[in-house]
Amino acid sequence: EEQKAWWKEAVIYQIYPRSFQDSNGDGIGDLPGITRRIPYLKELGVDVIWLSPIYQSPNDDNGYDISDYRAIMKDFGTMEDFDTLLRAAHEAGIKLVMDLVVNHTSDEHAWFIESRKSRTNPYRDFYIWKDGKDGKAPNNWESYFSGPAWQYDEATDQYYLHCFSKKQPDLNWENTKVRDAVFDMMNWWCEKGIDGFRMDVISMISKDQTFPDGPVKADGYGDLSPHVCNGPRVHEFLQEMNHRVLSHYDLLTVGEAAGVTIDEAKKYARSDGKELGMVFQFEHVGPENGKGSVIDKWTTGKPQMPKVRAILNKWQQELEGKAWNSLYLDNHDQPRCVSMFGNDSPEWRVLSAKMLATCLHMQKGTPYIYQGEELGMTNTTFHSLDDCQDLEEINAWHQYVDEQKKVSPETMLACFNTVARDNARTPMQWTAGKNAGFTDATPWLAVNPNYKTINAEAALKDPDSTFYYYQKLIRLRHAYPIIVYGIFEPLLEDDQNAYAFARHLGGETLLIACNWTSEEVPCNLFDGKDGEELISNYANHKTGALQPYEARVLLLR
Ligand code: TEU
Ligand code: CA
Repeated sequence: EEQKAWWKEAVIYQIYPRSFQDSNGDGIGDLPGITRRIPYLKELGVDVIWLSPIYQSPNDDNGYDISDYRAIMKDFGTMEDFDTLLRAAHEAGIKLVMDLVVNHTSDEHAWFIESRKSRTNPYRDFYIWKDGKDGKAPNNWESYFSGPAWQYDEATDQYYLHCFSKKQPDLNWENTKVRDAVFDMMNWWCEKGIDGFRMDVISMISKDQTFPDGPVKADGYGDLSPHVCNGPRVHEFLQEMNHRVLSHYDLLTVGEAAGVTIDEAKKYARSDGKELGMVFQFEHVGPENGKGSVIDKWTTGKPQMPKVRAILNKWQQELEGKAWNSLYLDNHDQPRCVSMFGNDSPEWRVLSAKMLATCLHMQKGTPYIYQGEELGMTNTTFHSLDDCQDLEEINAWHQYVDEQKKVSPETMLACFNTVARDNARTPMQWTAGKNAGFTDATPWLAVNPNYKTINAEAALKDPDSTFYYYQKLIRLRHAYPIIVYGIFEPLLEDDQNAYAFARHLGGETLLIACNWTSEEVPCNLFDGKDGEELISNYANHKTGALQPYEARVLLLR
């Protein structure tokens, strides 16, 4: 019998605070702005808010570079603003989950400022310092943000590891003092009454301590993933975290586990609760989904449904009874799902957004909605590198276009318009008014020009909007245990156009079919079936067919 838990029955809403709602006219979203929008989230019906990092940060990576874990980023407000937000969320019956970024800190964190002072400083081993080899970096690893993963520090004639930007030095989890400091900080936040953690790149906290060269990639650098993801002590560290922090509170915990496999996920999200509740896996959003690669993650291609289905069905079936899935297509690192997986043309945007939402929310696991996904917000258009703010894009451009001349500017711009993270970070579109109601000032990142037609105000006035469709999906999940706990069964596994599956619980069966194309396709799954239609993006259906982007959900008793 599946263990029940509130976080298995919840729908999570991810807020990227920088882009959600400005309240003080500086063009940057902030905590009072979020508090002001609690009624909107209550109307949508979500159970939990996950905030991307709000801690003190120089914003090299928009808050994923923390310089003080117990202070609020000045751009976002004060600790009092946080306490007000937490109280308002709880009063509205909404839980609040923080983003825990402890694989690395900012290089402006006090620990790193001390650590880099001398080889004998008490904080030296809070980070990963190595001698160079023949005047070069300790090994051939490339950071996820382009260029060497090692930064030479003149003062002490050593290199420090940074899997991400050079302003994000990796913490040394082998050091018990690091673990003590992290767990102490986590308990401090739990004592404030938060309801959980999303754990940034938590699969990377245990590195292969021999730091061997990685397999050489197309750009000539070594791939560090095999030596930093799912490392030798990662489960030991997480079980210690569970023992010293997590097990003392009733928390939602989700590990962002880059590189996680099914077998690793069974350990990270093990049913006995000794590590985390669930993980984010990356196979369905990675090149394995058929979107291809110009170089590294950069592509102008689109996922192929049969490949996406094979991946998601694998995760549904292989974690059954062993671990709990998370369900997502969108987040602050991914392009907008209706542009990537659906069809963001005016003709098909709403229908395909509803179809994707149905396909995801009817699966087994905890669904995540990224801010604006409920409005069918789309990718934006970058006209040049100047339109981009994200250092992942800027670094990639300088390396692949300027330095290595492996990609033309036109191709790289097309890749940015397909997969750049900034697509997800354009301001939330609240109204058709100035800057989409996000700010009275110049926004830190340009608003998507389509805000005049795609915005919350218009959606709330339109009974057929994606907003009300998501609201209904959330209500269904709260009302029908089969949606939460039903066993997943793949159907029509060879169909090139329809993604179909069933859910089974206590003698009931839920039938789901989604047409991922703009063409009508044959499908007789529902023919002759008599049941209760829970939701569809079409008012009328055709026997033996699914209409373009049609999604249907039928409950058979
Ligand atoms: O992302 C980790 C991660 O795997 C991403 O780098 C992802 O692979 C890549 O962006 C896909 O394009 C987390 C955070 O979600 C991300 O925003 C941070 O930049 C990163 O860690 C470093 O903290
Ligand atoms: Ca602001």
